[in-house]
Order: sequence, then structure tokens, then C-alpha cells
Amino acid sequence: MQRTLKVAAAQVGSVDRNADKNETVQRMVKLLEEAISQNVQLVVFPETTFTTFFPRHLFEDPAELEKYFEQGDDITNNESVKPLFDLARSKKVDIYVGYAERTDDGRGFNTCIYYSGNAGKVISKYRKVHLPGTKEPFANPDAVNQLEKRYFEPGNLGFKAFRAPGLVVDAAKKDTASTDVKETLGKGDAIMGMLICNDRRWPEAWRMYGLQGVELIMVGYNTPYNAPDLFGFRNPMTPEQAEKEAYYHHKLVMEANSYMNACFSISAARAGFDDGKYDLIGGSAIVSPNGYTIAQAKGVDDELVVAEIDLEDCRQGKEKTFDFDRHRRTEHYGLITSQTGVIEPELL
Ligand code: CDV
Repeated sequence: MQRTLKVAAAQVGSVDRNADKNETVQRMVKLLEEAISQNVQLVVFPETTFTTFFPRHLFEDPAELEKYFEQGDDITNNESVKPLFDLARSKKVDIYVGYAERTDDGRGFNTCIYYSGNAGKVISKYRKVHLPGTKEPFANPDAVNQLEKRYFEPGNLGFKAFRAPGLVVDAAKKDTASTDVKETLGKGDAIMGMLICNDRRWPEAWRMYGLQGVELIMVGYNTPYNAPDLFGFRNPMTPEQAEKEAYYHHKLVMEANSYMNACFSISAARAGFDDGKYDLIGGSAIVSPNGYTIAQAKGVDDELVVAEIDLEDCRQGKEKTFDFDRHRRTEHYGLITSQTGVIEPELL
């Protein structure tokens, strides 16, 4: 049996601080059109795609900050971003897209939504749980800030896997009438999960989805590299070394966590040099459940990364090495949820 799917990561290159949002959305529409012309069924866009990565800046004027947020609980009819969702609906293609959310009751989250072109609506929303950086700007006036803790609350929706209607051409779907959970394993529409940027470095986030049988995890990201105030000064690095390391860690976490949860992953970067100077890695990629990168972006500009995947490839890991039911030992994992920081053994 095959459960194949054509998917893409839509990498978006530099977006300046004063970029016109309509123009940025037109770039995204162009990437989506390219995907549609290749019969892609699911396109993953980056974190906070509609604007520059604004948490690097300190805004004294609340009105200026607000320009970077999408207003409301449902953004799909907001004037400047609507063309993207209209196209997805008319061509029945699904999209994941990240944005800064200002809720109807005024709260701020770093959010992504899964818009089903088949259903013509948002079918799942995720709010970033692991917010990196600081609440206050770094003391060093030349540092590039990372003020996500200032502008966003930690996500409050948890890690909820979902199925996307009509996403897999699935002859076996008839069998899903069975009420025996074991008999429906590996059948039906794709089981999906969403993360945002820094979340991808936290194995707990992936495992939460792994425990729901996830087959495909989507991640949008903005990852700077020349940022010693953020990453630390223990091993001073040239910008070239820092860039190499940032790509290495991105690839490492995507491949390792896909392997350990026996799922595919798609990661999409907001990449390039915003305002000509704020660096962000590219490296948008599609990774197999065996931990191999099967498609990857070549540069840091707008670029579509496409692959055909077969969700059946998840079964081997899920039924053998990572059959959680047989091999996990939850009686020994208590600290993971009872303790947040590190408590070292006493000194001898
Ligand atoms: N936007 C992010 O969450 N970026 C983080 C950086 C700041 C470490 C990342 O994990 O790529």
C-alpha cells in the first residue's frame, strides 16, 4: 500500500523592516502558484512570514509594533493576506503559515495555522511554546535582540495532532470504520503536527506529537547566526563559522527528531539578509522518517523545495525501533514533566 503526497517548503528570502505587506504576500502567492503548477498538495511557509522578523527590534511606540501583528482570531479575510488563502481555497491546496497573532481580546502569540484548501478554512492553529531570547534588550547596544518573550505569551494550545481532510489519496480509508485502534494505525488522511522555529530544538515537543502517531511535522523558522549575545561567547567564532554551525544544528534537530519519532518533516526558512544586514539561515528541507534530508534549499532567496513522500515509510520505525507501546519506559521519565530546570547531583 502507498499513501503518497507531494509537499513543499516555501522558503522566503529577505523581508525588510519597512516592506509592504501586500508585496510580501504577492511573493508568497507566486511561490504557491509555482507549487500548484507542480501539483503540490501541501506548502509550508515560514514563521512570521508576512513581515520582517520584528522581535529583533525594540519598539517604543506601540502603534509601530502593532503593524507587525495580524489582527483577530481568524486572519484569513484580513485584506493584505487574503489573496494567499483565496488561492489555496480555489486550487484546493493546503498551507501552513506563521504570523504574529493579536487575538480579538488583545493577546499576542507567535502563531501558525493550517489552512485546508479542501475544507476552505483553518482546521488547526498552533502557538509557539518555546519562546527564545529575552524580555529586555541586551546590554550591548550593538547586539541583535531576540525579544520574543517581550512581545508574545508562550503558546497555550499545546501540541495537538490533526488529520487534514483529503490530503492523502487513500484506498485504505474504507477500513477506518474499524473501532479497534490497532487496526486503524497507518490508515486514513495524514496525521500532522505543527511547531515553530525554536520548538524544533526541544525533543519533548516532537514526542508529544510522536505519541499521537504523527506522520508529518511542519516547522517555520527565522534563525540568525551571527548573534553571540544570544548564543554565548564560550567559543568565539567568525561569522562564517557561526553560519556553518547554525546550519548544522538546524539539520541535526530536523533529522534526529524525524528519525526518533518516525515521521517526515518539512521546515521552511525566512532567510537572507533583512535590511541588507540581519542574517538568517536558509536550509529549508524535507526529511524522511529514517532521518535523511531528501530535498533542501540551495540558497537564501525565495525558493520552493519539493518532494513526493510516502507516509507508509513511517511504519517501519513506528512498528519496530520506535514502537512506543512496546519499548517506552514511562516509569523512568517522571523528571521530564515534574522538573523544569537542572538539579545536579550533590558534589562529592
Ligand atoms: N525565531 C526563533 O525561534 N529563532 C531561534 C533562535 C533565536 C535560536 C531558533 O531556534 O532558530
